[in-house]
Amino acid sequence: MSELGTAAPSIRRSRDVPMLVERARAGDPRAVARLITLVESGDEVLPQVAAALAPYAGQAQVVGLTGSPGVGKSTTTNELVRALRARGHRVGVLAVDPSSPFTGGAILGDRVRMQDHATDPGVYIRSMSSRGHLGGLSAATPQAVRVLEGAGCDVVLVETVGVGQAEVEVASLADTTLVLLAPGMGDAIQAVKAGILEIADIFVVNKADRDGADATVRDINGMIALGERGPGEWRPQVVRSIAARGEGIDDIAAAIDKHRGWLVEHGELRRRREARAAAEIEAIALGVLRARIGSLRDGTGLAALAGRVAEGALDPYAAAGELLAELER
Ligand SMILES: Nc1nc2c(ncn2[C@@H]2O[C@H](COP(=O)(O)OP(=O)(O)OP(=O)(O)O)[C@@H](O)[C@H]2O)c(=O)[nH]1
Ligand SMILES: [Mg+2]
Repeated sequence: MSELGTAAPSIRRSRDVPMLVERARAGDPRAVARLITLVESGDEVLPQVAAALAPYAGQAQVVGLTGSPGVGKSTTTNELVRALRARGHRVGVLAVDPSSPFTGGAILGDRVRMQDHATDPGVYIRSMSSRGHLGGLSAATPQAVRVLEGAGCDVVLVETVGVGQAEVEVASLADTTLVLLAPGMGDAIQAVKAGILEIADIFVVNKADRDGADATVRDINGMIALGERGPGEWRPQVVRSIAARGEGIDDIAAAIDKHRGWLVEHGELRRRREARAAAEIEAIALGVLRARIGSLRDGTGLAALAGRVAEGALDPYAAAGELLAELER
């Protein structure tokens, strides 16, 4: 029967949002993939997708994994998926690449390392980049999470490379953020520099088979001890793992569970999700605004103002005021 064969290409190119959402709800991976593509590319049907998925918001625990290139994020993610599947969860994985906005999000290494789950219908794995999306990754990622929630995932793992501000943004979209470090990479100090200490709920010292793991654990514990915390505030956990051998994964899963319990108990889950929604709304609104300003660029608006500012006839604040006034008209 060729029915499947003929249905597939139509889904791959479809913009029929109600149909795609219905199929994604029923667990069709092609519909899930198509919806994420629409989200990622900032397609014009995006508002429709968001509206259709709104009722399923907040159904998954979102766990972010970040850390330097090569620290073992994908290997750990792969093992975590295995552990979560064994507990009966449906799992979504987003491998987000903030450093290459134009590649189309094919992270070959991630694909290879997560290959174990390629044929498991209870797992969706997807690489994405910020190409085209108006609000960048900080807007696209939560929407992709919504697609996975709509598809019935109760845990979504988001992997981002820790190379700059972007991963801090993406990590801050998670309910629980894991920061991965490896011995001997000077990572503990780097982590403080990059402001990662503030976003880490759980530190994972991976590659614990290597020399220096004890020192890294000690460094992190030292940093945590220095941090100020009020009573009842979460104290970041430190876990060791050898992801390449599947060791320590249960400890990571237990730490995630513990953090989840704390989030719920302290009303922090709600607070984080509202913060996430606020960031999302802001990113979308700014994206729309930027597009509108861009559309003025070719016409008289921005160019005329720029000319006056450049020759000293107008100051840039007054010009920005005029630009905003023009946008409102
Ligand atoms: N020795 C050792 N090697 C590991 C361990 N975990 C992962 N690796 C290896 O480290 C390399 C990088 O692992 P990945 O999981 O791709 O790391 P990543 O952080 O996802 O890398 P990027 O996505 O490129 O930033 C691979 O060769 C892994 O096999 C570990 O616990 N010990
Ligand atoms: Mg990776």
